[in-house]
Amino acid sequence: MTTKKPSLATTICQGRISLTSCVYNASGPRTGSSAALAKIAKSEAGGILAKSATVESQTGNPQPRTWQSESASLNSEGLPNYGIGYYLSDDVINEVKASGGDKPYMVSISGKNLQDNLTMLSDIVKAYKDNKSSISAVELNLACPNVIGHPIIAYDFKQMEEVLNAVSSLMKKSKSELPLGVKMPPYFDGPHFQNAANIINKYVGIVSYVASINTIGNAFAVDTHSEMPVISSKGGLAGLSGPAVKHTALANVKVLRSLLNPDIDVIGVGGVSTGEDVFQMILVGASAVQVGTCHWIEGPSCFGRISDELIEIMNEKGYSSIEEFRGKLRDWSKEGASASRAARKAREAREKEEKEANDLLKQAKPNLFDIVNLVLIAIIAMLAADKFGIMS
Ligand code: RRO
Repeated sequence: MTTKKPSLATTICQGRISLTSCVYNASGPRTGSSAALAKIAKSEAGGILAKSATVESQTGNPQPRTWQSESASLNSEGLPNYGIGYYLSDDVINEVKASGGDKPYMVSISGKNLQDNLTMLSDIVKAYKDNKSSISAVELNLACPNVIGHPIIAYDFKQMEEVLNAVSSLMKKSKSELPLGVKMPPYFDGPHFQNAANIINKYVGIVSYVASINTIGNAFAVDTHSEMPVISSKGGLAGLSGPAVKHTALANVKVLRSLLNPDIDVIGVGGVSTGEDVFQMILVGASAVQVGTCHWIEGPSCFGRISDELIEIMNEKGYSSIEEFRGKLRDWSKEGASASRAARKAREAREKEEKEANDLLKQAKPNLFDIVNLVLIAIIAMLAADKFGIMS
């Protein structure tokens, strides 16, 4: 019997953008150049999201500005990018589209001030009007932690509201239907989640999705040998990402999903590196999942690997589409916990049995060295027998 492969397809922005896979890249590493974006287009990623842009091209903060360990990464890139014009240019879009067919291509903006964000948004609205098929959405980054002298916008609720208000006026005035998402920083306390959600909910119809979370701002790592920070700018403070932030990201997706208007999608991002991470993000309510640090470390082949792992989990659980489990996290219960313990025990017993069987097989199999030795002994015995006439 052949089982039908589960579908990873999803939609974001209230069905206006279709993704063949719910897994795609986060804005950030490996998204700054047309060549890097073309590689994402060629991969199994469901969409392509460019690096956050500023009005003009800029090189970013001084090196060293990145650091990685097994469980965590730091970056203080400081928005290196080629300027918004580059990400909207025909040359870049054609190169990306030529590599990835019809995958949605999305841009991201992170202006130095409100006026810069409005200037870039006007350019994107115009490009969208001129050629709807080339740009699918814009992600407004309200959470970059690394611009020297600029606090994170979405931690200042007054400023966040000012920005969304101005953005909303521009969108209404231009009568643009360009889907707009906002990238949010992580929150850690109930009232902060509530404040952020209350503000965003005022812009339902303008804000189509929330991507949660950006890196955890102002983290720090020490180089023990040199007794220095590992990052050279901002006194060594930098954005934290990678597996270490996954549980903060899950909490943010879960809580924001429960507080936001259902017409605003939540896209999960933060510490995702396996199919199981994606499964968990969808279970807590994500409509799609972006991958940042893992894409940075592993390259665009990560999208295929993560998708395969997700398909395996869906097969095991009998899910054929992500809609069947999206947002369907169950309440904690004694019965659920004991069923989970029993399943874990059964799996451990199965793995132990498999290991023992493999070990036995290894012991039973003579190795190449033994075989060569036996052959040599047999040849010497035959030669000796021949010499002393035993064979004659
Ligand atoms: O470029 C960066 O330093 C950067 C950005 Br724009 C962001 O949104 N998040 C991050 O960790 N780094």
